[in-house]
Amino acid sequence: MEFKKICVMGLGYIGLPTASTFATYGLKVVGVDINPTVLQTLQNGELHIHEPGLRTLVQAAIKSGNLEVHSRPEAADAYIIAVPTPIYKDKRADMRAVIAAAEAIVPYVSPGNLVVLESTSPPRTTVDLVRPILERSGLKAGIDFHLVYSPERVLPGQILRELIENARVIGGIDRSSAEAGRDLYATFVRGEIILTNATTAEMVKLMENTFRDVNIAVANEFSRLADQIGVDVWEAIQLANRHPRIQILNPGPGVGGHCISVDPWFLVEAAPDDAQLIRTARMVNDAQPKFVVNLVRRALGGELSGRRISALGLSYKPDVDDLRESPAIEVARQLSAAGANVTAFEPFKPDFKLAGLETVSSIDEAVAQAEALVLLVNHTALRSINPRTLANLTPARVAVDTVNGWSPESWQVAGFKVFRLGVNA
Ligand code: SAJ
Repeated sequence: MEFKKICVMGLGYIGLPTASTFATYGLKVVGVDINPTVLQTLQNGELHIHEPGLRTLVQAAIKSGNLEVHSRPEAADAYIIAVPTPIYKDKRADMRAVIAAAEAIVPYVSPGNLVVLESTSPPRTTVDLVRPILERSGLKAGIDFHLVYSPERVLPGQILRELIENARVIGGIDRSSAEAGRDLYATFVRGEIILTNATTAEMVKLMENTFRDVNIAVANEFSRLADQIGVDVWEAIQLANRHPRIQILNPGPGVGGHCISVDPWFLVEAAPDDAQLIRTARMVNDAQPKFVVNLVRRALGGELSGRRISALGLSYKPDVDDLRESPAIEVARQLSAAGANVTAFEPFKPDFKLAGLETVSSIDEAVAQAEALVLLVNHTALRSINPRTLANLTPARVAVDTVNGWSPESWQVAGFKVFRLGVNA
């Protein structure tokens, strides 16, 4: 199947790189977003999201005339839905954006078209939610138009490379739909393209991220056990991982981002009685910030009220500027709620402001009055701090490392008492 013009619904972390990549590979692309600020930012040649190399790619796509951004779709050969699928407070999937995007393209769906759902979605969303909406056009999916589910698996910070190199799963509601999906993504995908059915493709995406969440949860529980038993969890993990078939992940302050902390709930919602381990892993990871706060309390002799703490790092993971669902922010909030005076610094967002938290734009300011320094994100810039230099900038002589980022020996030599997650000092 030949594609000349496509419509990408949603210009976020996935939609914008995808739209821009298709455009630089020669397709006419209409990028659609309902957020006027997003459209204005893009039309001004700016970006609303930060991903290495993305600005250059988007500017090239727009300059080539192949990428246009609008608030509404246009008739095209294919439509890609890449809008957010968050969860409500009660952990149910919020599919409003997918429903709205599918409804927006109904007037344009024509015979021979391909529609792709990329958004991470509960199992059976493509066949039970999206298909009936699209068939309001009077056309039948699988007969008049192709319909597939094809998940993204790119790692934020590596999106542009992985978009092209990663293997791609294409799940069709029938074989000819899957083949049409393959034809579209073969435009730029260099990884293997594997065909399956739509519901299996939805499940594959959820299983990938759920598997990771469960494995992070067991690493976090190992950190609690090690603390109780008097073992250095980091040394133990390193030794265990010398086993040829063991790969234990890293404990930390918790699981953030809009993927790993969200996607497992779609499986819990689909079969609550059969997703006990998945639900428990989510509870373990969501409780990890509390465990870190107790470690800081212990480092400060048992009392947090009135103590001056410098929280270093607020992003949800190292070397990204994304703070969504960040466990580091949750730790800072809980320390503040326990009465501590928290000053936070995020090197990737120095001007970030957060109600109830004092945030500063330099590490010097962050540590100037501190009694304790708490490393919450293993950013390269924070990992490489020289403790001797820092000791001259702060009265603090307590360092709490929640990500195994600092060498305990170097910090002790520089005069700090070091407390580490998963190590009973
Ligand atoms: N984390 C740990 N310990 C670890 C690894 C991660 O505590 O050993 C934490 C991170 O600090 C972060 C959270 O888990 O807070 C999630 O980080 P992540 O490294 O899993 O990465 P994401 O969420 O940015 O990307 C994941 C990736 N999925 C998998 O690795 C299976 C990516 O491939 C997906 O495309 C992405 O979710 C997504 O969009 O679904």
